[in-house]
Amino acid sequence: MTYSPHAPAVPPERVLGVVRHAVVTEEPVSADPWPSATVHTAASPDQAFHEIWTSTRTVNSGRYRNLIYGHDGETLFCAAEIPDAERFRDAVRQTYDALVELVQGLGYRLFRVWNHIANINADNADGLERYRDFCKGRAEALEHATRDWIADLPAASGVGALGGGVVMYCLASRTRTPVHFENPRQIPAYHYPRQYGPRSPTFARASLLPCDTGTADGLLYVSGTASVVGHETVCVGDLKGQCRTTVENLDHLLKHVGEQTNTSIGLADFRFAKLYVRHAADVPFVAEEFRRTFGSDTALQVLGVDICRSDLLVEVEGVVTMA
Ligand code: 3EB
Repeated sequence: MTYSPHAPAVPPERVLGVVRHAVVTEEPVSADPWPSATVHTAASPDQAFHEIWTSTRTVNSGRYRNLIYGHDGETLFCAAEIPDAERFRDAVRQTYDALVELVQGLGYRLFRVWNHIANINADNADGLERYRDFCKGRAEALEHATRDWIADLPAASGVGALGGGVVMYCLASRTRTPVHFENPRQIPAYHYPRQYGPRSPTFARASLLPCDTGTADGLLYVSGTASVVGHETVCVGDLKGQCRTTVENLDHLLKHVGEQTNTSIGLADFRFAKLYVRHAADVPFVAEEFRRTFGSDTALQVLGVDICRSDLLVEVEGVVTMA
């Protein structure tokens, strides 16, 4: 994967998928010339960038219901858009049902999902927060996905967008079996109490994709991580404190995964990270804070979007090399 200001410079058949973090969403998903999803996360053109997933093999791309996808026999990239609406639950359930059908039909297993929901903290037509409405539909689909569905939940992010409805994109693997992890400092999101909505968020804190040669060369996909301890938001209204708690959560998660896999991984092993920042004025502080946290070997992108809980100011996710 690379972050680039430019569109892919490789032949179209080498592109698994492209996520365009852009100013407007004219055509949110497209299969031509390569699978792409456009998310309205940039407030101005200088904030726009491409997230490019390429392959060394030949990619087959196509459409299935409202999904577009590309896969090379090893990895599948898939994306869907749900137009803005007064309620999301049914369309989200249908989209995730279709996703499960596609992924399983092609012989893959989901390991990483990104969800962007415009006006994520606003209420829908029934007075239910749009994020909670989304969580209902997602849970209703995923609870039928596999027999051991909770153990199979992928890493995920659930954040805002500056316009549109819902844009979802994800990765799945055919040749590797993902291993999912929780963070001992946090209650599993799928066990969050009812106060956070009628259906809990359904994701794991991280998913490991081992390599041919074993865990050591694998990649750890770290979910959106925020200032949540147990199930509660901590440091409400305190940006510095939320950054500190987020770093502590990431550190704790990596230590836990390291223990479970007999590897030693730390914050400097993040190869990629995205920082989601609710208030534009907080961007310089957060960017500097996490540049210091990760060091110079991490490709960083900052997105000025809302976070799924209205009291969260920052959320951080990324990819860690296990080697
Ligand atoms: C949290 O810890 C913060 O709904 O997919 C983080 C990552 C969060 C993913 C999701 C939500 C999601 O609960 C919120």
